[in-house]
Amino acid sequence: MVNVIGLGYIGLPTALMMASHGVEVVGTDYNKELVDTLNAGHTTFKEEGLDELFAAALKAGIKFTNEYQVCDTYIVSVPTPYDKLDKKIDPCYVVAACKTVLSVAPKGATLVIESTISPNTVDRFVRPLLEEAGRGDVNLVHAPERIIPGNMVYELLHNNRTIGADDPEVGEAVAKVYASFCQGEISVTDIRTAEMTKVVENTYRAVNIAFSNELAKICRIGGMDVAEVIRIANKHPRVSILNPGPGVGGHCIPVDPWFLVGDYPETANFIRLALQTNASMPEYVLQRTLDAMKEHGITDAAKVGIYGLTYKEDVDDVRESPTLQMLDSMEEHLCGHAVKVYDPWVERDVVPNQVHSMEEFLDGLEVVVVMVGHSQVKGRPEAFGNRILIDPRNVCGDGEKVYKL
Ligand code: SAJ
Repeated sequence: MVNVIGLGYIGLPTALMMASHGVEVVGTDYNKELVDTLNAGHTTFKEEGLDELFAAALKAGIKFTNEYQVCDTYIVSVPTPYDKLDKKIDPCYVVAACKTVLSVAPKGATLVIESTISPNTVDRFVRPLLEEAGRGDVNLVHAPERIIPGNMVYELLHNNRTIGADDPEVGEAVAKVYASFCQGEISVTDIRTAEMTKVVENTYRAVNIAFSNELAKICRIGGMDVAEVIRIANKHPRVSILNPGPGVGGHCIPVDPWFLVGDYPETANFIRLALQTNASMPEYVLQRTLDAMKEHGITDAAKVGIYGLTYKEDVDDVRESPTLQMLDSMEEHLCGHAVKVYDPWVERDVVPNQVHSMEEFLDGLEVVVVMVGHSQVKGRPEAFGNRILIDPRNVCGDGEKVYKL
């Protein structure tokens, strides 16, 4: 039996996927409300294909509880909060979960950590727990996930995976559990390599996005259309430039690369600069907005609205979102004025002056900053009427009143 600890964005789909592929799974979360919701037959976030997967897992007999189970394999998938000032993860939830696992795990059990952790976290924080508890019999494994919000169910099935283990035989055994559903290739390695690989993957994406963001700034100064430059450059067989945008959000890409900068401050200069470039984008978009307002003689910030609160399109996750970053800068520039915000994917109130329908949003607006290219508006600038559009995602097409990055 597998006990999945932590039923959030990663733990829940992973538990459901295993259960629906014949593995006996119990999902555990300390949040009683979340467990009650799942037991009442409802999923806890929106994701393509998740409801169907949930139904299949229920049919296969998955259980949800607040209690840790006595079983042979534990998969810890709890959050790793990020300290913005220190630029470090706080492994407190991983440590707490591992401690509880050690208090119930039978001899020879396997403890898999799926949560994203910075390199050396297992050596620094988890291994000592085993020593303190006298549980040298427990097998440690790190199996970082790679699925992308918005396409999680497909990627869980098809992505390649990494399993880091002290003992290669244990690594292979855990690989077999994941192979119950994973059709990708599973690489078995040691724990430190697995930790580093995960962070390197997200760093690779961060620096590549930073490159395109810098290109956008260069092309603006040079009077060129960055999207057209990238489109044509990408025809080269060995060039694949990502899309510039209003900033980089989510809990991974703007966060994980800082682990390398923090641990190797003298060496990770290129990575630091890339992160700073990405972090400069919300303010850059704000400046584009202020310039457009000036050009059109608009001085009242109440005529400006922001469409999109999530960190990217067609997800409901607002963590580290460029819009939240931009609203912080706006406090300084447009102080005293409330800028309306609307996101069809975010029903709960996240920011002041958030509205909950397009109609209410557009009422009285002259300028819309399209921070997220949700399907609702992608390629459909008419959804905003004939307003001035600030379009850092390049989803509104060309037009006299469209301001790209
Ligand atoms: N973004 C751009 N331009 C692009 C692509 C993305 O500005 O061309 C922005 C997005 O709008 C978003 C941010 O970057 O704000 C991050 O989005 P994303 O889609 O690149 O990645 P995440 O954070 O949703 O998921 C990433 C993935 N990592 C990689 O692609 C290397 C995913 O596979 C990981 O599992 C996930 O991080 C994680 O949990 O670590």
